[in-house]
Formats: sequence, structure tokens, C-alpha cells
Amino acid sequence: MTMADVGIIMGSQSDWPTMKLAADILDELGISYEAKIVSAHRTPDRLWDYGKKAAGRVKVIIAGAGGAAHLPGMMASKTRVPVIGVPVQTKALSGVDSLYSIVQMPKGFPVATMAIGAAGAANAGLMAAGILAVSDGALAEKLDAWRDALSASIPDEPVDD
Ligand code: RP5
Repeated sequence: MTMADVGIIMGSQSDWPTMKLAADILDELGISYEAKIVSAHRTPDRLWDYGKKAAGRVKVIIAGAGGAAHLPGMMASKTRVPVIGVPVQTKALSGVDSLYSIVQMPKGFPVATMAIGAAGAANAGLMAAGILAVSDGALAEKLDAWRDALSASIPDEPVDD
């Protein structure tokens, strides 16, 4: 029995403004989630504990971190639950550090890595929705409607500012 469909985890409170954009998408689509601070470096025992119990707790994990962003990869090492990684934008290196820390996983322990920052976080929510929609027809219809609405909102022609 899972507690929520999606587990959103992040390395720090400072990641929440970015990771909230994933939560916002899940809210829009009516998907249940929990959000937790789990740091690979500052709370390694919490990370291990979450990873050990993840399979009975959530169906998909969205993991965001910045800098030496080891959280998504370590979580993928600890659980078979699919992990979607969000590289949080950093001041020092603009999030390229986060991206490289997350994307280059060794064969055997994949992390589905999104774009750096806001777009990546929102897309993580949509990716989680797509995974869940494979076995949830009602969610699939909602996701299709969400995508259609986005397409419909794009104008045919540009206008002057
Ligand atoms: C990482 O260090 C976190 O994911 C965060 O992106 C970054 C900075 O954390 P704070 O110093 O703002 O807590 O572990």
C-alpha cells in the first residue's frame, strides 16, 4: 500500500522553490505526493531509510539537488522505484555542476535526468504523470487534456511587444 503516488525529495529547503514547480504540476493533475528534505550529504541515514522503504511507499520518485547533486543517483542505487532527477540551478556554476552530477550514472542504476532548473522540475512532474498514466486511464485522459490545452495556448503568429 503506497502512501502517495509520487515522492518528491530534495537536498535542502533552498531547493523547494524549484521543486515546488513539480508539485504544482502534480496538484494540477490530481496526483498525490509527499515532499521531504533528504540530503545525500547532510542526512545520509535519512536517504538510506527512505530508499529502503520507497518501494512500498511511492510509485515514482522525483529527486532534486544542486551542486554535488548525489541524491538522485544514490536513491536510484537504493531502490528500484523509478527516479527522475532534477538538477537545481546553482549560483556558482549555473546548475551545470548539478546536471553533470546527476546525468552520468553507471550502467545498471538509471536516473531519468531532466533539464536544469524550473523547466526540469515542471517536466519531472509531467514525466511522473506519464509513468503513472500507463496504468491509470483517468489520469491518462487528464494528461492528454493538459497537453492539448498547452498546445492550444500557443499563438499561430508572433506579436510586437
Ligand atoms: C545541495 O546543496 C542541495 O540540494 C542544494 O541545492 C545545495 C545548497 O544547499 P543549501 O546550502 O542552500 O542548504 O545539497
